[in-house]
Amino acid sequence: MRKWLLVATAAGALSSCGGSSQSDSCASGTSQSGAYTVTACANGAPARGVDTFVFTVADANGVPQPGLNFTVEPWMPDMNHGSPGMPSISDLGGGKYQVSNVVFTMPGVWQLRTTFSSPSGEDANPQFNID
Ligand SMILES: [Cu+2]
Repeated sequence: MRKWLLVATAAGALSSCGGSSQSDSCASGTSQSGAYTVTACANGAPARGVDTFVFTVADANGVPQPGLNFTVEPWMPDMNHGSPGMPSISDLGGGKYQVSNVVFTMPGVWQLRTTFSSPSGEDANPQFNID
């Protein structure tokens, strides 16, 4: 029963945006091994300029993971470049983290490359299409 509810919620979030994992303000990415899923939500639709996100990080069972060490790098995969400045991260507790000073310099697809210190090399890349 719980699984069906989750599926319905995910389908609702996808319906407005043509099959990507981005809703208006949130996007998710899962790391290579499946150890972490990062859901990044902006307050409203993220836009060019300086944005702040709240990340929710969960393990493979959906359990929120507080106290993690990770970095976030905004990245344009189509053009192979990053962004000026580095986001700053504060642990809000309960598996939520505020990620501020995220700078999108141009329209297009941006990833929020989230690299965890452990397990080494794990990264998850929620992706946004910025107007
Ligand atoms: Cu670019």
